[in-house]
Amino acid sequence: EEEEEKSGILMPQMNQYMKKLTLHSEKEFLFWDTQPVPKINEHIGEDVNEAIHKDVKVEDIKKDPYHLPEGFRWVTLDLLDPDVLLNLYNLLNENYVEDDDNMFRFDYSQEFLRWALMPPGWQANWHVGVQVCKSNKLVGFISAVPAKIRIYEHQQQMVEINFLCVHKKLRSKRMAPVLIKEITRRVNLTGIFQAVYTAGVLKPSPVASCRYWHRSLNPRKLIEVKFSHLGKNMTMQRTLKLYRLPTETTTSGFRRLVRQDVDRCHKLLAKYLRKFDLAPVFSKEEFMHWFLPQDKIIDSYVVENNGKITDFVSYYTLPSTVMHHPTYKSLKAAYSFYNVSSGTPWKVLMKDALITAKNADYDVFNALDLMENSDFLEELKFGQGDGNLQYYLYNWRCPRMQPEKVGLVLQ
Ligand code: MYA
Repeated sequence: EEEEEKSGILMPQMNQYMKKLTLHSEKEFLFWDTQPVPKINEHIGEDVNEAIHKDVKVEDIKKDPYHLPEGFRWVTLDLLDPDVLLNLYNLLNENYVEDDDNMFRFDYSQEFLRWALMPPGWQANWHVGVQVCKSNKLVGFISAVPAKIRIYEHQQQMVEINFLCVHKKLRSKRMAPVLIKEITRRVNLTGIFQAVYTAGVLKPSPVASCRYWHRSLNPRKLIEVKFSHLGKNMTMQRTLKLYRLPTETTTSGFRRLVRQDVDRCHKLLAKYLRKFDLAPVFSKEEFMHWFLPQDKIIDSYVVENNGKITDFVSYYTLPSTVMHHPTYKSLKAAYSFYNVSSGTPWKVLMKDALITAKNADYDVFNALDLMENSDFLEELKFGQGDGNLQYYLYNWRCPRMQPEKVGLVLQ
């Protein structure tokens, strides 16, 4: 109990006190200061690349779930059940991440959630919900999926944490730390003690900090919904012309990825990812899961010439709800996933990707400034977004890296 108090775990009677405490010491992280993560501004030596605390024996891990306040209970979501999947979809659709101006909110589709949350090795036990006892209403969620991650020279079995969400009406009641501690416990019980996650917010302590860039495909609509605005000295006509794309791709041998390409393409990507300091190590099964095209989820292309695959591009589909617009309800966005250029120049390859996205009716194509993306972002008329995407490791200490050294993209 005492430990829970220190870590800022949900205790309704403490709320007022906690709020004051937070106001008085803005730079204190009531929860994160109790966790095995590097402190903000901690100096980390060049050669350091190690766990913060040693693995704990599975026998020594708490067997029972963390305490929830009266009226709430834990629920393990069975995402194979369409009704359960719909409940999760609705929670996220109404309460998940919004932009700073609260104009757009991620609208992960049900089929996308299945794809993101059920890769090879997934466990239902890591799809953790909080429910209101009386109504069975889902009001909180967090997830983990397994992933082998290379950090500098070291490979580590980890989980990727995603979709942390607390219902808007239950915010600022320290529910998030309970969700995080509970998923940590469930993951630790399987002998895994490291995690990777990304967030728009700054907490102790990012291993890297990336930036989103956006390439308009449907500038008229993007301006209309105020996702972007008419540039200085620009008319709508000139803007439409600026972002116009041909309808046909230009690279010979550019075509959609098919099952027969998997062996070669898996190898091509694995070799390419060795360039980076933080990258996944995909098994062949994982490669198939993450990259074989699936409508409204993931699309991938290769360049094959004379029987050799030299290049690879992929992007996932993540629409956003347009929150307060009379006519437009949704923005269709493509997110650059993993790309390899070894035969076709980046600019030519990614322009073909933009053309396929435009033809598939996406409004915008997003990409982070990680891997080699800076080689094409400006030339292909991407504009820099606001805010950062912070990359974090849990229970790992290593030097920070530049975005170009990051070779990991999460959903
Ligand atoms: S990132 C996406 C996060 N989701 C959203 O932004 C959706 C909209 N927002 C919400 O649903 C709520 O605002 C959430 C917070 C749930 C985010 N990452 O309950 P609280 C800390 C880490 O009173 P609420 C994603 O999914 C905050 O600093 N910590 O706050 C990856 C404070 O602690 P401290 C966060 O607003 C998630 C405490 O929580 C985040 O009602 C990775 C306040 O709790 C955040 N995004 O709820 C999670 N937001 O006092 C870590 C707030 O110290 C995983 N906080 O400042 C760690 C690894 C676990 C597994 C380990 C296995 C080995």
